[in-house]
Amino acid sequence: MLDINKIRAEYPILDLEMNGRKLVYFDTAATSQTPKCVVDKITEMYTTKKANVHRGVHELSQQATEEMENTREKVRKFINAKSTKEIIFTRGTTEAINLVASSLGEKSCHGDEIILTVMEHHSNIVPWQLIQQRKRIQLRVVPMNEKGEVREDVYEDLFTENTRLVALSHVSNVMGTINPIKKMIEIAHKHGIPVLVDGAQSTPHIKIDVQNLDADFFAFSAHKMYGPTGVGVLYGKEKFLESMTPYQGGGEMIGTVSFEKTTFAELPFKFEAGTPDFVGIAAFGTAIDYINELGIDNIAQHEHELLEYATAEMLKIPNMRIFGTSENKSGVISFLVGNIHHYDLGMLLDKMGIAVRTGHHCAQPLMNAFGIEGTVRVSFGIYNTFEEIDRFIVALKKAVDMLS
Ligand code: C6P
Repeated sequence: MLDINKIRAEYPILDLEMNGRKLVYFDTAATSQTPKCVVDKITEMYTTKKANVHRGVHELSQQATEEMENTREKVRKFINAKSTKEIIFTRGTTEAINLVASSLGEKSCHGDEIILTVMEHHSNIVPWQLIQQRKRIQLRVVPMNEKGEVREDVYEDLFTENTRLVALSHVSNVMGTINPIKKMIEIAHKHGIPVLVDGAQSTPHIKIDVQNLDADFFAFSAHKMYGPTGVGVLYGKEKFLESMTPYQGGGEMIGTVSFEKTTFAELPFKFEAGTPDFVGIAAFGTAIDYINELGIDNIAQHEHELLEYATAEMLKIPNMRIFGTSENKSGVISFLVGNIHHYDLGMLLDKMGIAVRTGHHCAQPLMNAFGIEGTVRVSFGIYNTFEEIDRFIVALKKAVDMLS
């Protein structure tokens, strides 16, 4: 059992007042808050270990490099990758997906097909569309059922001899649906097709084992995992990364450079051009330690209890529509009440100190599938409490009364 009050003490931001009321932060799916230990690590790096990595013979540079490489090993262990060569640091999930799209895009041909799902975040749609501007590739989309689950029956039918990749989210950022990715990867592999998993919304809540999933690529962001902003990871199987061309050119990613010819560094450095955010990366290592200490299963259980309690309380409100009703959900609830505009509800909740996200959540195709413009979304983290849900429900009822 986790002591949530003790956990909350690690987050000074949760003591803030917003619009005269104590903040209730229900927007963790957008970005999680950051515990003091992670902030302290950033300070430690800036005050005692700031030197460029992989460059200097001097001791300070070696210490900074060690911090960064320690995190690479922690990430490897966290997702059970085979080797640290398979762990590439990026700016976030978005950049990780763009890296794969850009590299694979070079090799794609007219007529190639990529399978996505209807619930993808724009980060896993637009990079593929950018390739479309250069090559006539096709995007094929797996639809969902009324619960917001992927139509597994349709999925298998979408494979053709032109399919080159499947790119799908592990957990929907709008509905919280946990997709059956292990099964979907198995089906893709049966057709000889690699799979990229957008793990932005799963890594903070679900134990990830890339070898057990047999994922070919797996992308995620530190800032959703109690870590710092500006750091993300692309996991890729070594055999794929070896054959891919670098995404960006610059310092650190080269073997030798002359005006005639340049050779590239070994993995993973081939994909890490320029000075990385080594301070953020070191602090990400601390965030991983933090999650490991709490236990990812304990985090998931607490969030699941919050999800169940909030869902039950919300459904008592007349005309409540929840988008995404799968039994397999993470702590995310998207909703509308009657015909009230999502923005109006969000604004009034904010006036009562409750931070939620409103809008299309960077998933416009999903909104189109539902025939709506946007939703109000609440999402939970390890620091949220049942009392906060009670406050949210009172505030929501008040807002609905005012807007009805
Ligand atoms: N979703 C949300 O409020 P970045 O911005 O690169 O760290 O993550 C992008 C991203 C990719 N995939 C999924 C499933 C995501 O949820 C996100 C980020 C936030 O839902 C901000 S739009």
